[in-house]
Amino acid sequence: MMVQDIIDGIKNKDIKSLARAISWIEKEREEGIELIRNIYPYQKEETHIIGITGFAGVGKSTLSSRIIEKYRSMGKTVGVVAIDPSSPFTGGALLGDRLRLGSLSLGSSMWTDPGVFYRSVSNRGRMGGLSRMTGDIITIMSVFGFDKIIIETVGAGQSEVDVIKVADTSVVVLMPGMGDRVQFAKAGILEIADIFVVNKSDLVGAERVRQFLEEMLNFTDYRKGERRDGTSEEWKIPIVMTIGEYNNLKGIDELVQKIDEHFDYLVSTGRLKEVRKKRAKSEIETLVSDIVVSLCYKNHSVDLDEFAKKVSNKKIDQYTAAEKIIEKTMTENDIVNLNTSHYL
Ligand SMILES: Nc1nc2c(ncn2[C@@H]2O[C@H](COP(=O)(O)OP(=O)(O)O)[C@@H](O)[C@H]2O)c(=O)[nH]1
Ligand SMILES: [Mg+2]
Repeated sequence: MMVQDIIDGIKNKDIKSLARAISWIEKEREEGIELIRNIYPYQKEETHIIGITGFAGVGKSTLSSRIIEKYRSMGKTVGVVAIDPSSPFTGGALLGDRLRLGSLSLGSSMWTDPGVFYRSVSNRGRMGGLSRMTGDIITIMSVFGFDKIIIETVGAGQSEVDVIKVADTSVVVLMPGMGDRVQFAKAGILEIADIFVVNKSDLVGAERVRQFLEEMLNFTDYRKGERRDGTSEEWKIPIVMTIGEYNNLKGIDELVQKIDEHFDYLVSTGRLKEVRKKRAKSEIETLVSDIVVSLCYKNHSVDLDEFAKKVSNKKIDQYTAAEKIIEKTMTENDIVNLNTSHYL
């Protein structure tokens, strides 16, 4: 299948082409890079990228399922990328009146819904490639034309934070009884929140989590945004109390409303352009560093072990070693006609 056929398919909302393109990305095939090179101008400006993050077990997948159902009832289409460090894509399975789609659990009306597309990405031990892969899948989903793209990710580790950088709206999910405050602060996910959710608010201690967040927000509550007309507008980070389980639902409509309000805020203040530029910058930085690192080691022109030995034996310092490696690589490789796909 030619890359151009797949691109045409994606533009024409052909699900098979979408799936094929994403599998090229997942398998790190050369066609994937060629596809992205040709498809990127067709990304839709109005695609809303939503990140849902928080520790394992807080209810991210459950909430994603409820959010998807709400958006579908509003006639919006949704693409989902679940970053799952442990389990691979499990496919769809029926359970009772629900469809299990990877980690999602959707109501029966979603069984054959073409307006929802789910993909789970596993890092398989390779940390660097994960954010690139996620970014490329989002690019493809945006061209396909989903109104909303949800990224679900466990908020721990640098690669997870890199992944969430691509989101326009970051939702950080907490739950009662999650240990001390230091733990939250350390994880570094509090700073990225545009919206806080206290899920499992049916359990004791939910109110305490809300109070903790409120106290914290009293210090750092407001983010400044300049409107196009010069007046300034502030985004007040909301705290939404939710219950994600069917028998006891709470706060889902409010959460979806806040998510949409945040996007409206980004659009009306012109901040969406900044967010998208930040995404592009982080993507470029990742690529440059991935390519340079790979360029240095892939051709075996550089013996890293030899350099490591010299540095550990204090024959040369690490700065000199790095300089020598890069110098050697640049002189020995044909960097005028760099074939990027050999290095990714
Ligand atoms: N009591 C209670 N349990 C919930 C709620 N939301 C989700 N759960 C349960 O919490 C567990 C973990 O949920 P899951 O969505 O897989 O969490 P994730 O790891 O963050 O994606 C599951 O057993 C859910 O049924 C809630 O609002 N209240
Ligand atoms: Mg999950």
